[in-house]
Amino acid sequence: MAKGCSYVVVLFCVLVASVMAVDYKVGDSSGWLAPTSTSFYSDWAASKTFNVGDVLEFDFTTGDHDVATVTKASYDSCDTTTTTSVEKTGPANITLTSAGEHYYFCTFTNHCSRGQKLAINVTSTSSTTPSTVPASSPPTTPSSSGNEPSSSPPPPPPDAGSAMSSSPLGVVSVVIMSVVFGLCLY
Ligand SMILES: *[C@@H]1O[C@H](CO)[C@@H](O)[C@H](O)[C@H]1NC(C)=O
Ligand SMILES: [Cu+2]
Repeated sequence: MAKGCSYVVVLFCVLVASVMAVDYKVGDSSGWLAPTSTSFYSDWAASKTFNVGDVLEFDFTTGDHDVATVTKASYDSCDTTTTTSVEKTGPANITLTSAGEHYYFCTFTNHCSRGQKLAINVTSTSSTTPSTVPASSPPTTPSSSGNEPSSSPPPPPPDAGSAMSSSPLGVVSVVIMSVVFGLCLY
């Protein structure tokens, strides 16, 4: 029975991991196009957190646009001559497989300079171990230098449940998890 239970728990963890991956439709209802504002996609990305495993869904009509994965230099200059990989068929899903900065643009004439470009920062943070402490925050142990301006209060505790409870699937996951662990007690 114990073996069966651990198998169920492992299976469940895999399920949760897959449920927690987020699909982002780039540009939401606008999709992937040459926007009227050059900051359209940076505004879109600004409110979002991207994690490894999430999927970017670029919604466009094949032949009207494409999605090139590019370097920062190419992104900054809209240099369409040095693209490494181009998705020409729309809609195109790109899974975020690595952490760090990721850059995309459309290679059609002038589309990038008109704002059809996307830069995102992908974090490798696992959903089970949320790291909400800012990287620049000082260590919790007081500095021996005595130069600290004041003993500022520690940041508020992270709301560990927010990521899960904000999503209906997350709520379902919690319920299923409770049932699974409940059954394992018998
Ligand atoms: C892209 O992902 C979305 C959401 O998971 C899915 O509905 C769609 O079928 C996928 N499209 C392609 C081309 O894989
Ligand atoms: Cu385009």
